[in-house]
Amino acid sequence: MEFNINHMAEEAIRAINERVRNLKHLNIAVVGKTGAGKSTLINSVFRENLVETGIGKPVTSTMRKISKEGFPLSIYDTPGFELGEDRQKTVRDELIGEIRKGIASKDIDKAIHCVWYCINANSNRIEPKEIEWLREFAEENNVTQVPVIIVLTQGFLKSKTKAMKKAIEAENLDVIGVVPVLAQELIEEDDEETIVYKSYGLDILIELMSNKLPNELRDTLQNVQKASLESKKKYAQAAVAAAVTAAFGEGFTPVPFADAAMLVPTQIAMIASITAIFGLEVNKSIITGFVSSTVGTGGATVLGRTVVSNIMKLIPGVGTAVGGAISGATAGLITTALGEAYIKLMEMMYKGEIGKDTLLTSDGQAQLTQLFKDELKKKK
Ligand SMILES: Nc1nc2c(ncn2[C@@H]2O[C@H](COP(=O)(O)OP(=O)(O)O)[C@@H](O)[C@H]2O)c(=O)[nH]1
Ligand SMILES: [Mg+2]
Repeated sequence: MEFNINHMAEEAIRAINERVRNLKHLNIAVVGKTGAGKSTLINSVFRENLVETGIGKPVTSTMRKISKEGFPLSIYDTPGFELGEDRQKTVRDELIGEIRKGIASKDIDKAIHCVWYCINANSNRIEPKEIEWLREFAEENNVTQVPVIIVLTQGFLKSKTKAMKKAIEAENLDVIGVVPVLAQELIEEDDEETIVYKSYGLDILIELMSNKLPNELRDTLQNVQKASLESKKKYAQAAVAAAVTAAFGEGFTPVPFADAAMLVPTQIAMIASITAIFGLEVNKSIITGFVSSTVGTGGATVLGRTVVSNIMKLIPGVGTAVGGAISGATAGLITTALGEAYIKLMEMMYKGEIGKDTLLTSDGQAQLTQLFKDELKKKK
């Protein structure tokens, strides 16, 4: 059967776009006083500079919702939280109101999925009023159970931050965690020296939140976050494993490989999932470069049989496809290697180590072929 790389790349781009378009919409409420570091936190965790470039829309008297067209994340911001007890009570009532409204809508895209309560780690103590706020919020949230995370912001002084975390934890609040962070590195200069405090903690915030989110929102979180490459890789690997299990679960059923197109839908769906998790802009030339340097030869139409023998040559000791079929296990192995190689490619693009242009050079292609070969060898 004919196997057209150009056509396949088009299919992949279509699948990627659809996958990204169908991501559920994640909504996070961010509470805390002005100056706590909410905007800095949001800008450091999420791509797309939501705070500067997003559009804020008032949803209640104390809350505005910041969104951006085509971006599956909204932030419910609560400006003026420091303006006294009345204001804080109103924020709580309105936030609870929005949470209940979201649940009543039965639409996951409209629900508030998590609350980040931000406290500056350098405050000298936790204010009893803030503890009180959190307790009353928890009471109201008893049925709705939206997870609350206390984010200790600007925690560049480690021992002070630790003491603060301990003191808050001792209050036994109904929160899923107290996470110290320094969202952006801090540079302190005087005449004698320069001290650089490195940013930290955002990866922990992502992991904690990811563990609590329903499955369908995990991919969205990965798509919008830019704080943890490790987390992206972890979920991308899980997507590869899921694709392989779903398609070749038992591993015994022979896959008629003369018809390489059999494999293709599984692999295209897998590539779409990985791309959505990385949140990168992927175009046809990238996919073409990837496909031709792994399963096929440069841009031409090749035969399914050729594709298979090309791949088989890369797996030491597997031999050739007997009678035009390979075992499901081998198909799974090839798919896994392909997925891992694609994750590596995404990682390199994410780090800016490889560009769209590099991919089309013979050096870039050779690098990708090597990647795929290495992954195949690992599986043996
Ligand atoms: N270096 C550094 N500065 C921070 C950080 N978070 C907050 N800041 C500083 O604190 C100020 C107030 O932060 P902002 O994010 O605007 O707080 P918001 O009012 O809660 O949105 C900013 O102008 C920053 O100078 C951080 O993680 N690192
Ligand atoms: Mg702000």
